[in-house]
Amino acid sequence: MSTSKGTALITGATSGIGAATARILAKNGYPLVICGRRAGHLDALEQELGKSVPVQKLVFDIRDREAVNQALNTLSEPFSEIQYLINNAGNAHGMSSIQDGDLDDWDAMIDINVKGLLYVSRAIIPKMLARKSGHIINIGSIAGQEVYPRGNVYCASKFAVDAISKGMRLDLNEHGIKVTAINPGLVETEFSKVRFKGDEQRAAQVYEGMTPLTARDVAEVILFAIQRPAHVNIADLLLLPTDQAASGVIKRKLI
Ligand code: NDP
Ligand code: 8X3
Repeated sequence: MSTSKGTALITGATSGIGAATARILAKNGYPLVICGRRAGHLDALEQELGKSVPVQKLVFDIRDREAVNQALNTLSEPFSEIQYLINNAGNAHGMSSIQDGDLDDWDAMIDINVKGLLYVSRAIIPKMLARKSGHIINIGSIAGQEVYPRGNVYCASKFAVDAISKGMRLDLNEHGIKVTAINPGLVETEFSKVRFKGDEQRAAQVYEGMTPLTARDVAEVILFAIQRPAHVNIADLLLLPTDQAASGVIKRKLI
C-alpha cells in the first residue's frame, strides 16, 4: 500500500471529531497514526481504515508525559515523519459555578486539554523543524473565544489552546511550519456525555431543538485546511452551526 501523502497523527481518534477526521483523511489517502486511551476503539478503527491506508495505533493517556514520549518514540517508517499533527484530544469535565468546581475536573481539563496538547506537540515539533515542514492543527473551541456561565475552567483551557496556537504560529513561522486553529461551536459527539458524566438526558438537552454540527462537518474543514497549497495557511477559523450565533445565543425550536 503506497501513498505519496504525508502522515497525519490524530489525538483523540477513538470518537467524535478525531474518529471522523481519521475516516475522511483515510478516504483521501493520508497514512494515519491514531491515538487515544480506548484500545478497543482504536483496534476497530485500524481494522476499518487499514484497508485503505497504512494505520498505526498508539494507546496512551495524554496526561502522562512519559507515556506520550514513549509512544511517540516507538514510531517507525512510514509513521515516524509526522507531516500533520492534529491536536484534538480533549473534553469538558463538569459544568459548575466557580465556587462549586470539582478540583479533579479542573485537573483533568488543564492536564488533558492544555498540558497533553503541549506534551504531544513538544515530542513531534523537533522532527518538523529538522524537515522544515509540517502542519499543526489545534482544535480549540468557541469556548476559547468567549466565556459562558459555568464554563470557567473549560473556557480557560480553550483560551490557553488559543494562546498556544498563536504562540506556535509566531515561533514556528521562520521554520516553514503551518499552525491552524479550528474553533467549533456545538458539535454532537461524546463531548456532552463526558461533560455530564454519563448523564445521557442532560447531554441531550445541549442539542435540544437545534441542529448542531456533526463531527464530519469539522473533519471536512480539517481536510480543507490540510489540502491548501504550501503558501496558504488557514490560521484561525470559527465554525458554528447555523442555529448558533454565540455560546449562549442558540435558535431552538420549541418542542
Ligand atoms: P469526544 O468526547 O467524542 O472525543 C474526545 C476524544 O479525546 C476521545 O477520542 C478521547 O479518547 C480523547 N481523550 C480524552 N481524554 C484523553 C486522555 N486523557 N488521553 C488521551 N485521549 C483523551 O469529543 P469531541 O470529539 O467533541 O472532542 C474533540 C475536541 O473537540 C476536544 O478538544 C473538544 O474540546 C473540542 N471541541 C468539541 C466541541 C463539541 O461541542 N463537541 C466544540 C468545540 C471543541 P479516549 O477517551 O479513548 O482516551
Ligand atoms: C465545546 C463547545 O460551547 O460546549 O467546546 O463549550 S461548548
